[in-house]
Amino acid sequence: MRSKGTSIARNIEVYGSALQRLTDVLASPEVAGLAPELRNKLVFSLAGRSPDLGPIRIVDALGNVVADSESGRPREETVADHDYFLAQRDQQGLGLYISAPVKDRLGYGADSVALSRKLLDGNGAFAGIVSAVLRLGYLRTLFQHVDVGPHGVITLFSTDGTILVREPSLSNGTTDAGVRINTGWNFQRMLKEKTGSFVGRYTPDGVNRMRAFRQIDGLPLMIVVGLALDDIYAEWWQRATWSIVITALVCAGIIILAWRFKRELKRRELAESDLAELAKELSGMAVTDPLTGLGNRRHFDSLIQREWRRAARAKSVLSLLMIDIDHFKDFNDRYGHPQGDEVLRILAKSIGAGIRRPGDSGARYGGEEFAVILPDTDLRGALTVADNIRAAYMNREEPRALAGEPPTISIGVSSVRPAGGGETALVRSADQALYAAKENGRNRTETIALNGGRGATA
Ligand code: GH3
Ligand code: MG
Ligand code: MG
Repeated sequence: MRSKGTSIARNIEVYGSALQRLTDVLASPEVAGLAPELRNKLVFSLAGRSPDLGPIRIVDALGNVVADSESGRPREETVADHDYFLAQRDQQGLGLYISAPVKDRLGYGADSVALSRKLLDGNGAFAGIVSAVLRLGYLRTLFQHVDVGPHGVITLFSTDGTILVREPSLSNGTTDAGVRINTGWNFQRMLKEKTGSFVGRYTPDGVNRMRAFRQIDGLPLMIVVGLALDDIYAEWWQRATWSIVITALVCAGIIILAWRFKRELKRRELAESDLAELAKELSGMAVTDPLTGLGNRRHFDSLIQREWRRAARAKSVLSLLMIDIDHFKDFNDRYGHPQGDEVLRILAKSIGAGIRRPGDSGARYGGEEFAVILPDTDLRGALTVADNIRAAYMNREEPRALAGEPPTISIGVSSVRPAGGGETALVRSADQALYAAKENGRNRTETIALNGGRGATA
């Protein structure tokens, strides 16, 4: 806004300096000495042509036009009663004078202002003026190229408060030239500050505008560019509305993403818990014998190793029971496998009933052979557990569900206080004790105590 106002101001300054150049040239003694015709030709060729400037004229001390850049020969005319002549004649040090706007008075078909500079003779006395006509319509065209928005106004006025050009015009397509503006507080302030800006309501149309003003250097002219606050805010609102819409979209996007993320998490959580359950089931399956619900052989193998190491560390006695059903093959052959399975289940239950401590654990060693690991238990304790299991098996209630007389069981017991070596020694000796029970007539318990196995429970 400021720069556009400035470029228009520059234009006007150029007109002023063109006249300045002319007066300088005319004042030089060499030019003054030339014949008038030659002198005028030279001077006007120097001034150049500009579509917005009317004819440049040289006027003598009496106000008679002595040269005219357009007609070549001056019309017989006097400007002795014009303000731009009188002002230069009667006042000292005016420099460039800008007349009040004149409605076609100068005869150039539109509102204009006259610019004048004083000419002095060799003695420094008043010798006339050089004048030019500035067509305000041309300035208006210039103003129309300034984008001040739909409700903006750009005004050029003289410092006495007279409008030279106002665009857009507030009075039907003219330049509004000659209209007096309100020379109130804001006007005084502009004169004082020369350049600046302020927000104020413009009296003629009541529109609130942000106005930037600048006095044209060295000239009694002020240019004001006013942008309507509504226009400024409209643009701002448009941008703000976009920001709001975009922000809302982004927020919505984030909410949707968060919701989907949450749903995905939930889904995964469910899948994971399903998976965990499955894993638990699988790992249970991996160590459990499905028929009896006791640990399987794999479970037994890892458990006996662990208990062996633990007993070795704690220097405690570890006992192992091997239980085998007597003549089970015959039973199966006679009553069928389902009945045999039932017997296996009954024995497993009896094992569960016979062991008391949380550390004790029974497992299906293979076929109709079971093993019971008894940590921290010496031979006597192990024998008691064997008796308990046997008693539970004998006193079971389920046999009534069996078709025939249930088979008896043989038990081999072995105890050891581990010191080096491995658990196989214990397994082998329990097996040997079982073998001995079979040898000795079955339906009985035999024991083998390895080193320290007979000792008191640690
Ligand atoms: P012993 O008194 O010498 O132990 O004779 P036994 O017949 O019990 O021993 P043997 O090793 O000859 O036979 C074991 C039988 O156990 C063979 C098989 O019929 C039976 N058996 C092994 N596993 C199962 C099972 O899962 N279900 C059933 N019903 N029977 C099984
Ligand atoms: Mg058997
Ligand atoms: Mg067997």
